[in-house]
Amino acid sequence: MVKPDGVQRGLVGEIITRFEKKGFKLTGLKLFQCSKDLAEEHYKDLKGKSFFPKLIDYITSGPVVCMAWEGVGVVASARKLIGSTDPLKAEPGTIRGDLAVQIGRNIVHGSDSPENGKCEIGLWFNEAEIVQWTPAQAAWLR
Ligand code: RTP
Repeated sequence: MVKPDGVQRGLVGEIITRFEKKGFKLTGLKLFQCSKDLAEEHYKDLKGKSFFPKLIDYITSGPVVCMAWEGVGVVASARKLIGSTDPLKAEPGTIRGDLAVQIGRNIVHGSDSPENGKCEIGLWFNEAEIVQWTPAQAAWLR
C-alpha cells in the first residue's frame, strides 16, 4: 500500500514501477480513502503502542493506493524492496531508503507474511477487485 504521504508526494508511479520491474504481477489496484475503523483493524496489533493514535491519523489523513502483487517469494521480496521501517535505517536502493526520512512518514506498507498478505487483501479489497490474469509474453517470470 502506498500510504497518504506517498500519494501526496506523487510517488505512486515510482513505487508501482519498482514492483513491476522486479517482475511481480499486479492483481489489484485502487485509490482509496481509509476509514478510522479500517485503519484500527489493519493496525490492531499495534494498539498498545504510544504512536498508535498518530498512526491512525496519518493513515486516514488522505487517500492511499492499495495494491495486490503476485509472484514467487513476493512477500519477502517486497519487504526487501521496501526497506527497514525507519527510513534512516533503510538501505539506499530500497523505497524507504531512497525516498523517505521519517518513521512516521515512511510512504509504503507491505504485508509481513503470506498469511497476513491474504488477510490484508481480504481487508482492503472486495473479491471482484482482484483480477487473475496470465501475462501473454512473460512465461519465464512465473
Ligand atoms: P508497515 O506495517 O507500515 O509496513 O510497517 P512495518 O511492518 O515496517 O512496521 P510496524 O512495526 O508494523 O509499524 C507500522 C507503522 O507504524 C509506524 N511507526 N511509527 N516509533 C514510531 O513512531 C513508529 N513506529 C512505527 C510506521 O508508519 C510503520 O510503518
